[in-house]
Amino acid sequence: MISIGIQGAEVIKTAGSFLLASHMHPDGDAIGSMIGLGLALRDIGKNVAIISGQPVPPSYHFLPGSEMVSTPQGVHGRRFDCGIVLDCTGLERLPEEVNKLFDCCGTLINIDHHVSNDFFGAVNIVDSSASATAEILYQVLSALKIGISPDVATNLYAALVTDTGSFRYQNTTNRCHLVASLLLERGADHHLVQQCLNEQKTLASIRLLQKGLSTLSLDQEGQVAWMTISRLNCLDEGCRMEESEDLINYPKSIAGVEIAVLFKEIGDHEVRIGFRSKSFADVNALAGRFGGGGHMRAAGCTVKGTLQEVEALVIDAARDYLQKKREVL
Ligand SMILES: [Mn+2]
Repeated sequence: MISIGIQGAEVIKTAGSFLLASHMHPDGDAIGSMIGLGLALRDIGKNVAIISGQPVPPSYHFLPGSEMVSTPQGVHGRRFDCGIVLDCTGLERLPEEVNKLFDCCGTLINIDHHVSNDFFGAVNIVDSSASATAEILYQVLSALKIGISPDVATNLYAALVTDTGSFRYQNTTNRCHLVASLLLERGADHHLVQQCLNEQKTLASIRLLQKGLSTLSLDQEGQVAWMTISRLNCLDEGCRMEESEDLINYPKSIAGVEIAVLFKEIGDHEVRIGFRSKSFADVNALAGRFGGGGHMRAAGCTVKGTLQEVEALVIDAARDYLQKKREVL
């Protein structure tokens, strides 16, 4: 069980206005956590603004309350008693214009489950054993006796589903299932979440998968597998880069692979890298070599350079990491 601390509980109870935000390119946990907490606070009469650097991707528009998420410009000049940053390792991962807004907040609360969290808040509710930030939020709301409506439950449940890959990843624990069960009891719409998250893919995103699979590579030892998505491929298919999020599961699903890597060209000489590991490799440490981080089994970083340069650099580092592991054994 996590501890909110007396200060955290006091702040949430007494503050009248809240500003909620999460990391750049928000994923399902970030979005579901922001909206879920936003709705729960609004239900008890609090004034809540939710801001995001990027608009909520269309695939998450089904979430009840998704219209609450606005741009930083929407709250410009307002002051808030409390700022809550969700699912974010450090303030530098907030979009710059969002980060600035937190200067206009009273107490800053940091709620997260990444091992690499740097405890930037005045109050830090961080538990790296939680499968998702939403799992921590469920406990925070329960401890504060804040009611969980079916809409709040659906948001938190969707967050759990995305961060655990529909309860498949290694972060799926007894507590995660317990929280999922309690959310279903409170009216979370399982069918809606599964259908909207897993069965609403665009034809374009499947075509992007086709192109991505043509780049699938495996190292000599058969332990590192990777794929690349270029901006041109995205453009050709009329896809947004976010639609390539799940593609990393394909290299990861190959027998014998320990580290899977997905390279996404996000700008001129800028590549976003996703890492997954299957059973022993610490990809948080690997991503850390390139200024990124995350979790033991899932992490990411952004590296400057062309796709080819970055691919060579990062795959070398991954192979080198596994080579050193083999030497130890
Ligand atoms: Mn998360």
